[in-house]
Amino acid sequence: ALKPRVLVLYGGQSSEHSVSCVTAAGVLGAIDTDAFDVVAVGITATGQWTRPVIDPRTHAFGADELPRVLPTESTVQLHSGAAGSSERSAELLEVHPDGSSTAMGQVDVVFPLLHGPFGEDGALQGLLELAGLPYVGAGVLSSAMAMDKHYMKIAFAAAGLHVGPWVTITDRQWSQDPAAALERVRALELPVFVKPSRAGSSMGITRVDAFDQLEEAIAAARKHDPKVIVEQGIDGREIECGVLGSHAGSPARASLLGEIVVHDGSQEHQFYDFNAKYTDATAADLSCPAELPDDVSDEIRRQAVIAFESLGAEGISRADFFYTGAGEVVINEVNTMPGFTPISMYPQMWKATGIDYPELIAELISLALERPAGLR
Ligand code: G1L
Repeated sequence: ALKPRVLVLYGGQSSEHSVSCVTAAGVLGAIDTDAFDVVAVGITATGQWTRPVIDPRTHAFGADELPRVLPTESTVQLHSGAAGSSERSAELLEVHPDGSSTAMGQVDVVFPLLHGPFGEDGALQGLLELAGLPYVGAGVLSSAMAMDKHYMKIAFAAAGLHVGPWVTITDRQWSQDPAAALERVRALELPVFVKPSRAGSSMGITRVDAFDQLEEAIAAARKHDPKVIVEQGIDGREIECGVLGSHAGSPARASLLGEIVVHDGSQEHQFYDFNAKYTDATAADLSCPAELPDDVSDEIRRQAVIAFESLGAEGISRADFFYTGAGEVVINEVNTMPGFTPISMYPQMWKATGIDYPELIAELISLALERPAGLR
């Protein structure tokens, strides 16, 4: 039987370049090669598509140095038929400095392990739509919405989910009347969290405990995105749910719930920040299944699927909630490109639910291959 050829795209121009490399190592190490042919293409920090010079499967184990995609003399190009052609595959070419090229074979489906600008904001998804290639995960609009906390909250609220109080400050609002923007923020209760509205990571986020720290926090967030959101802090347990798309007409599936338990002896982490997530494995643990009453757990799983639907997400997403002492469920965010190493929350939650990492990868690829071209 013909095996679909899967292009694993990783690296990229985001602050999470190395996280993507570690993730690619996990996926390439676990993917079922009896079911799929696999080709890995790395994107350097400056955006060059390259054939990896270091075996990406061993990338993660370099010890002291962070993994990264190294630049090469030749460049990889994706060639496809014109937009709208019914061709559902493309050719990969390695183009050498002298202009000659080497065929790298065809691609039937893309596994885009890319975060942040041009990765999960819908830009890469748009490129793949134009190329007519199926890809794993959310489409253009869903990816863009899930990248923008402002629009994501609007989608959740419109679907009847409970989102916490927040204020958005656009670039124009900040430059025309900062005092009015600060006044809107003062209607929130402290502490508040100031965040770039669109960001692939936790960078540029500040916890603010007094309103006189606001301007500095907004300036810090604006270094990452001219659009900023300010969220009222919510005192609650952090509960997560993995959502996995389904085949032909069935509703998306919700995993058992996970709880992030921050055991913070060091007081180094004000909240679950970039370091806690990616570099300091000891700062937070996942407890799965989370200890919750059955009715609460059922309700959160139901809401996770509604959140997935509210964004029009496909294939995969991780929904993050707060469960307050008063028994309220508040949605925090949905990540259409969650951490996806074998030890990340999303794969761990599905493992506890009965779908292990290699199966999860195969399932995501087959969902992508089943997806019709064009509007859906
Ligand atoms: F393709 C999927 F499945 F949609 C997908 C893509 C990307 C799942 C998870 C991710 N995650 C990442 O790329 C990252 C969190 C490692 C960012 Cl670098």
